[in-house]
Amino acid sequence: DQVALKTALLSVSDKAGVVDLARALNDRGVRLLSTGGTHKAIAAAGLPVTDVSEITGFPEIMDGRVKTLHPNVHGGLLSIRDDAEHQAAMAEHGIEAIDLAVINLYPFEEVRAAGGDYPTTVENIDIGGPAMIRASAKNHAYVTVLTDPSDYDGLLAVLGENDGATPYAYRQRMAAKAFARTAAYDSIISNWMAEALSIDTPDYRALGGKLREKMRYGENPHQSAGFYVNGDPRPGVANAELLQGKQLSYNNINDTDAAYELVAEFLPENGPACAIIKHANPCGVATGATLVEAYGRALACDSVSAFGGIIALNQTLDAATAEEIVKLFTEVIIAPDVTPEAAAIIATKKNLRLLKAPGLPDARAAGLTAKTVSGGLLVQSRDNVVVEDLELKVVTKRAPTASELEDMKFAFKIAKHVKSNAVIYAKDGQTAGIGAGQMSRVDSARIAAMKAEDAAKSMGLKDPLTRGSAVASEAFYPFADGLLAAIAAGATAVIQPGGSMRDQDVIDAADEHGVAMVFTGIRHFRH
Ligand code: 93A
Repeated sequence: DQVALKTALLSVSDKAGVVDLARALNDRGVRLLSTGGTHKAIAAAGLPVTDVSEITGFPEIMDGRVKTLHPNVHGGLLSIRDDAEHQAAMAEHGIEAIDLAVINLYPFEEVRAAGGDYPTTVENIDIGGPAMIRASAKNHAYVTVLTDPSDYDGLLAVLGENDGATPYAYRQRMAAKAFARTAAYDSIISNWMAEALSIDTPDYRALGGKLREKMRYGENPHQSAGFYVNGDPRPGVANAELLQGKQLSYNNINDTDAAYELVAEFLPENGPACAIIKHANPCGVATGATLVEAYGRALACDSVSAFGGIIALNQTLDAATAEEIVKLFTEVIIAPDVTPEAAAIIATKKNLRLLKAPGLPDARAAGLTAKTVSGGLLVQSRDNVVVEDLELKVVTKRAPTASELEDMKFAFKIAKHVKSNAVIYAKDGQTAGIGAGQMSRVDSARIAAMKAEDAAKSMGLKDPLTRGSAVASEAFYPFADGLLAAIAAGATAVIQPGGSMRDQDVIDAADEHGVAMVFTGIRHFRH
């Protein structure tokens, strides 16, 4: 099952490492064939290399659109080496066998991400590259195909161990990777076109088209994991730059995404905001006159849970805030920018991961989310509803005061990002207590109230922070009991979607206690 490498075809857009690979192959006596730009790079290094146009007897035509699409190339890649008829065809037409194809594709994802115009993006759809990759991968019984520069060293190691040949199992693995690459490439193209034409049927595979990195493990150490990205240029955890700290884990990425999406509900021009996340749920969210104040107020909500948490900021991380953050063990910080002074302070904690994203995500942007179920995938459009765009309907005798209304909106924004059942108490732009992920809404209300009491104790306040707060429920109260639990905790204003069969019971209970309530008409389940 070993195939000795005699002839290699190299045709790469990403030229990283290709000259070193060519040199190593040449040292092993492998004959090198190559296309225009790749040929130029290899020849410039003084290595012997043959232009494919010599093989095809055809020049590159149509601006390179047709350069390798020729029977002499594809026959060389696809021929069955021990088939007499195939051999006869090769002899008759002067086709030379190609044992190794090193190909990476026109950078469609990058051009798309850079916001290339329509014709430029179209021009970057590679045709010849995928054709060669698929031909080589199909014929992996004889041909080795590499589609990723990070595999060059591996190939050289394999050749070293096998006397210049590749084993079948290795070729199989590389072929599988090659098909994964062409499949992802095409789904990214189809998704781009669907988007460009506003066709509402995006290909779910484009959600994570390309493996960016393997993680050491998944949600638990016995699970394997990888991070797949799709080149979406919109700011988020996938295109944030890791300024310091170790590679992010699966849970880090998941939690950081939750944190950054949540803090992005607060536009920077409306003032600083901070969200602290644990296990994808917020344990504290607050605005403040300054960023450091917002952080302190977010932390105060549940400083115990914030240990080992993820901090997301809606503005540039400054020195004052960094100074406070390093006092507590934190896993990750993500912000749209970082001052050099703040970066220097964070650098004193070398395990603390600091991410700088290229801006804040747009909470109103369309998009897709997906989750697996056995045998398939559930795909839905993103929950991009923001409370400012909703018409809030006052349903109680008492209308909320201006400050209650502000607190209600603040709490409902957060409810969108809390696992159901979600109950959030908030006051003056600060969460007072958050109840998340309970099977009963009453339990969520109780837990949130309990957390608020704990917070008040640790802050030396005699009243729980829920006293005089607004409460948000991400879905309607099916009975009055959940609302009564919130009122018992001291909430004076309630925001909820409404729409229960027993809405009237709930409204009556609110009126009885002089509580103001608004309906949003929109719910934010997050299961
Ligand atoms: O324009 S193509 O679709 N037509 C082709 O015949 C073809 N052959 C190779 N694209 C083609 N390629 C691609 O060119 C490869 O996939 C690779 O990305 C790139 C390498 O070109 P160069 O060596 O000229 O830089």
